[in-house]
Amino acid sequence: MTQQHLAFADWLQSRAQHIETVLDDCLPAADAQPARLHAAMRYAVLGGGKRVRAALVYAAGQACPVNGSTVAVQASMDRAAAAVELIHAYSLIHDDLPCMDDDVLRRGRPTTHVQFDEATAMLAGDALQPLAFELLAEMPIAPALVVQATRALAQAAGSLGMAGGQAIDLDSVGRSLSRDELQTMHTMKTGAMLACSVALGGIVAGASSATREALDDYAHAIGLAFQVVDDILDVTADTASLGKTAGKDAAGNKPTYVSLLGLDDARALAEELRVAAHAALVPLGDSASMLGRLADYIVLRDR
Ligand code: GRG
Repeated sequence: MTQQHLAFADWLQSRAQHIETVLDDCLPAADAQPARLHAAMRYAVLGGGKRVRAALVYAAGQACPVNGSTVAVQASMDRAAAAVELIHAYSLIHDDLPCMDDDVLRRGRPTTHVQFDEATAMLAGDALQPLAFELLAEMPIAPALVVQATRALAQAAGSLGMAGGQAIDLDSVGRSLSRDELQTMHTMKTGAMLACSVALGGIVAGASSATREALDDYAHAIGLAFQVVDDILDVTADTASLGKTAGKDAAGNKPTYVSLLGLDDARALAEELRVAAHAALVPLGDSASMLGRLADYIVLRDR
């Protein structure tokens, strides 16, 4: 492993540990009433996950020259990073429910509805969403930036973003999708929240429109790359290393990049997107180095 990779691995681990404490602080205490709901929220959010979305917020913020108080910006980055992880956790809880993907394993543990019950799991997801927006509303930065961040998260999670992508996904089972249709579904379902994480880092830092455009191009590439790799891992990795059930896509007769392109071309596409992500970062210079390493991580990861 090179020095550069070691530095990145340490940075990613330290960001993951940091966001864990931020999330711990912002979630209601497990014994606060209604205790079962709060315990389920904490179970779903804490103690697992790669924290890629939080890392993207921090890395994007790092790529921008900061306007205003750095203390306020750092506190706001924490809230934005926690907000995307909360929305992500809610989406995983709901995705695992019997009415959707019906899965029993997530992050190497029983899914939330298995550990608690379906109604509690649904409510935990429901309650994590407004908590995410509450955190954004509390960001101590210019109100105009708070509004922009709130709108970005609402759009990414909504019917033209993640929830809409999930609807297309559920509707596509057993059907064949064209490459364009598959890309639209994934750009909405998975890409929108990843892209939003990058955008939030730029918004909180008060980035210029030129910087935000470069971040958007980067975000588009890694958003899609993440899903292409997810499709590849579903075929090539095992349940133990993924921490979720492997082989679900084929078993569920779902269209994927692997079923559409084959494994080799799906791998080539992921590599193409990794290169495109790096190209988008060129105008941002050295300060975007962690975003570059995150693009490598997203494409080269094994879980
Ligand atoms: C229920 C509205 C609603 C949406 C669900 C995110 C999602 C949409 C479904 C998850 C299904 C899935 C496995 C999608 C593939 C990509 C993805 C989001 C994987 C999980 O994200 P990771 O790998 O998870 O970042 P960790 O556990 O590391 O946080």
